[in-house]
Amino acid sequence: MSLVAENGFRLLPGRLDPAAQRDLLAEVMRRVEAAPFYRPVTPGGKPMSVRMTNFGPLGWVTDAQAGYRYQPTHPQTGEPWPDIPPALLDLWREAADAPGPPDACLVNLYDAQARMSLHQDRDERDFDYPVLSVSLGDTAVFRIGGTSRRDPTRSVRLSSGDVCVLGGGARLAFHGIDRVLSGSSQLVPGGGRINLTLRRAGAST
Ligand code: MD3
Ligand code: FE
Repeated sequence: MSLVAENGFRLLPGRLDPAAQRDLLAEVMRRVEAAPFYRPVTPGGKPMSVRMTNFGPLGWVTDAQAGYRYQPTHPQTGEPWPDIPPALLDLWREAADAPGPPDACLVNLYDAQARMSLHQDRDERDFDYPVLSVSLGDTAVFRIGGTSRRDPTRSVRLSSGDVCVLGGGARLAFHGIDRVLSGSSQLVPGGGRINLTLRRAGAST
């Protein structure tokens, strides 16, 4: 099933069944051993509440010195990011309706206190590519609005196994995570939520 909004936000509830969620989580945690979650710092000098890592040729990072950007290496280990799990590349081909493959996968880890304030994703080169998001673990209260910060917003719950595709007019929509409903899923050991976003960050060939 797919819930389509005219503006380019497509939610595929339960796109990954529980077995596929467990398999993907195992692929994620194996890569996290080499590329650990860390706490990025905003250009304003504030540590984010969400912990992050990346997979793929490019990863999104931020620090107080150089601000928001994509780079090929982990800021703490200096190593290249691990590869994007093949199951996610398959999902992109099936669901993203994109002109080519992704080159970045941002991995966000939320504990019960973590939030992500309303923002746009504008650090990528080509906004013709959509963003595809996969949620694992605890349910999030996601907020999405329009392309102006002042536009009205609506609230959508993102549960484990849900996939959403943000393309067209939704690609530059303001969005954020108001909170995570701790204890709503048993998938992630110790609790919490992992969100994976597939993106095209660099130049498209
Ligand atoms: C709407 N992540 O990493 S995923 C992010 O759940 C981010 O961790 C949230 O916002 C999370 O930048 C939301 C859904 C999502 C991802 C990208 C979008 C929604 C989006 C890009 C444009 C518009
Ligand atoms: Fe975002």
